[in-house]
Amino acid sequence: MAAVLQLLLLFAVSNLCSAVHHKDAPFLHKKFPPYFMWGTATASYQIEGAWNVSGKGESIWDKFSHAGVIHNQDTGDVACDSYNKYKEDVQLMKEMGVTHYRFSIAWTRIFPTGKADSYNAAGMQYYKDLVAELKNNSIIPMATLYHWDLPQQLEDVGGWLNDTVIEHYRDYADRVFSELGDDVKLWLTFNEPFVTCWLGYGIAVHAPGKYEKPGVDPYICAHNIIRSHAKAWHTYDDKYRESQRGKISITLDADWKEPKTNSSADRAAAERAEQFKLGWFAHPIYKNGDYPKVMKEFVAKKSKAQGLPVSRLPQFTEAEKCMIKGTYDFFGLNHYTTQYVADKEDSSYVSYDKDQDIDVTVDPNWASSGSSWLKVVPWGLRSLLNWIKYEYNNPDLYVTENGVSDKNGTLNDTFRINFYNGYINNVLKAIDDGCNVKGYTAWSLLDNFEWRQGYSEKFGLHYVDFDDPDRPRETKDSAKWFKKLINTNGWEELKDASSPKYHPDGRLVFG
Ligand code: GBH
Repeated sequence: MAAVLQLLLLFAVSNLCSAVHHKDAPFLHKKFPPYFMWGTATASYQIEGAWNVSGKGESIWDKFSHAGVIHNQDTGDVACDSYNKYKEDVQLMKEMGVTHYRFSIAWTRIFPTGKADSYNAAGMQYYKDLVAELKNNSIIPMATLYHWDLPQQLEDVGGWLNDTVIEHYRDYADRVFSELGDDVKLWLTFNEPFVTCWLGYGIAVHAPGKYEKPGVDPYICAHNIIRSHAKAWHTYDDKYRESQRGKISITLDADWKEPKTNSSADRAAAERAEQFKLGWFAHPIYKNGDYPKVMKEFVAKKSKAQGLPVSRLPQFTEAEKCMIKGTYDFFGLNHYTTQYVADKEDSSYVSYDKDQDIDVTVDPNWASSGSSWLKVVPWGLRSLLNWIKYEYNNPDLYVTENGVSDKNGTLNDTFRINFYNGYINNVLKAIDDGCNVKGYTAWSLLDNFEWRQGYSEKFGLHYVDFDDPDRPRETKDSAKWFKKLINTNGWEELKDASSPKYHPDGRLVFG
C-alpha cells in the first residue's frame, strides 16, 4: 500500500517537474478565433491638445503640467493636436485595418466645472464627430469615460478623496451615455484606478500630486472610484442597456507577479501583491463586492500595530457590496510588464506599498525599454491571463492596452515588433489555455504625452514630430507589421516546421 502511494507521489512530482514554465513555451504558429478584435488605444489628455478650446474647463493635468513638473517642462496643451486632426488619425487606423479604437472622453469638455449644470455642447460635439468618423470608416468605438483628467474644480474640493465626486461622476456618465450611446457600444468607466489613487494621491508622481497620507488617501480614493464605477454601471444598466444594447466595464492595470523563489512564503507574497494591486479593484467588482481577504487582513494588522482603533482600509456597507458586486460585462486589462516578488516584513513607514510586506525586483536579463519600469517579459501576460481566468471565473476579457516605448521614435522599430510578437503570441497561448480573450488593443496609435515623462517616452505605432506645429504623423514599421498580423488574424500554421520563419534579428516573417 505504502509502495503504491509512494509510486503515485513520485508520478505526481515528476509530472509537476516536467510541466513547462510559460517562459519556456515555444512560439505558437496559429490564427486567432474569427471573432477576435484588434485595435489601438489613446487617451484624451495624451493626444488631443486644445486644452482651453470651445469651452473646455481646466483639468488636474492642465494644472499639473502648467506647474512645470513634467520632464522637459512638457505639457499636453497641443499634444498630437488630435482635437483638430482626428480624421487623419482615423485614416491611420483604417490603413491598419483595426476593428476598434479605444479613446477617452475629457470630462472637462462635457462639464467644464465637473458638474452637470456646466454642460458644454461644443465639447460633446467633438466626440460626436469622432464617433461619426469612426462609424463612416467601419471602426468600432470603445470609449473610456475617465483616463485621469479630473475637472480641476472638483479637485479643489478634494477630488477623489471627497465622496461627493461619486454623484458628479454618475451625472457625467449619464449624459455621455444619453448622447453617444446610440453609436458607442463598448464603454469603460475608468482607466487604471490604481494609477489615479497611488500615483495621484500616494506618491504624487501624477496629478493632482498629493502625498500627505500615503497610507490613507489611496484607499479613500479607490473606495470612491469603485463606488463611482458601480453607480455608472447601474445607470447604464437601468436607463440605457435595453435600448442601446452595449457593454460596460472598467479597465484595470496589472503586472504579473512571479514568486521570487518557490518557497511558500514567496508564493504567498506574489499572490498578496497581485491582490493588493489588481484585486483591490477587481475583487469587489468581479467577486463579492468587497476587498480581497488578504488585503483586509494586512491593512488591519498594520493599522493595529500603529495603534489605530480601526483599519485604514475603508469598509463598504452591506448595501454597497450588493451594489458593487457584478458590475461588469467583461474584464478590461492593461498589461505591460512583470516583476519578481519575495516575502519581506516591512514597517519603515506607513503607506499602501509598505502594507504589503513584499520585496519587488526584476531579472537583469529581461530586455529593457524606453521606460525604466517596463521590462520585456512576454510570458508574464499568459500567466496573468490564466490567473484572472482562475480567480474571476473566466470572464470575457479584452486586453485594452499593451505596448512598449523607446526614446528615439525610430521608424524602423524592430524592437517594438519583437515585443508585440512575443506578447500577442502569449495572448494566443492563453486562448489555447481556455482564457476567454476577445480582443487586443495596442498602446498606442501615436507617440503622445507620456504623463510625467512628457514626450520623451514614445509608445506609438506612428511617429509624431512634436517640434513641427503641424504635428505630422509617420508610419513606423510596427504599424505595417500590425496591419499584416490583423490581416492574417495571427500567424499562419507552419507547413514545414523545419523551415525558418524568422529574420536573423528575430522578427517573424509572414506569408
Ligand atoms: C498606461 O499606464 C496608461 O493607461 C497610459 O495612459 C500610458 O501612456 C501607458 O500605460 C504607458 O505608460 O515613471 O514615475 O512616471 C501604465 C501604468 C503608469 C506605468 C505610469 C508607469 C509611470 C511612473 N503606468 N507609470 S513614472
